[in-house]
Amino acid sequence: MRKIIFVTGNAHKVKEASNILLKLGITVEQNNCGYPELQEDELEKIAAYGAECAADHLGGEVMVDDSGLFIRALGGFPGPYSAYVFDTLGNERILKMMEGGTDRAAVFRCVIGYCRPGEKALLFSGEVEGEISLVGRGDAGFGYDPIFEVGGRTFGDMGDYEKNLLSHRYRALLKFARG
Ligand code: ITT
Repeated sequence: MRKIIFVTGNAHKVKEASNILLKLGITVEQNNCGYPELQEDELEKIAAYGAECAADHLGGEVMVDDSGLFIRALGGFPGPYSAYVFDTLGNERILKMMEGGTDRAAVFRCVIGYCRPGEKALLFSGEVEGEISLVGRGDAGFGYDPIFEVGGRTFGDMGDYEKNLLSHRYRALLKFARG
């Protein structure tokens, strides 16, 4: 079976990617070596740079995942800054920012960067359209899962099995696995 090194500090991503890729004939091993996260305005640039740095550093093929939540009423915020905003504001303050508005549309995007040492990264992106819930709901998942709804249920309500059938990460990893 093919094995891929997934460079990330986020164990939740590893669990999801392992479940998704195992069904597609690929096993996943986490490496937490870290890579420079550019403060860029596009997930693609962050994923490409990270994958290239990590592949050169480790001397082998790697995959990285850069994800972001884009809220339409907030002009796409937090987007590429999702990790920083989650750590500093968190879900409750994002919900506060949206109080009073009627447009709750949002898109979750994932860009997988794959790279071999000395080469340019290949990028695979996936996205899922949804809405920001009125209140946080559900104990499953991580990060923004309790406030991101698809079809009236949050990723936090769904749990891994259901989320992994339709998520931004699933859609990006499917493209990656198919090359
Ligand atoms: P690495 O960069 O080490 O992979 P990270 O958690 O910093 O881990 P991102 O920059 O891609 O990863 O994540 C941006 C933020 O979005 C961060 O707060 C994540 O917890 C959150 N996030 C990413 N994927 C998510 C998902 O599927 N569901 C909910 N939140 C997610």
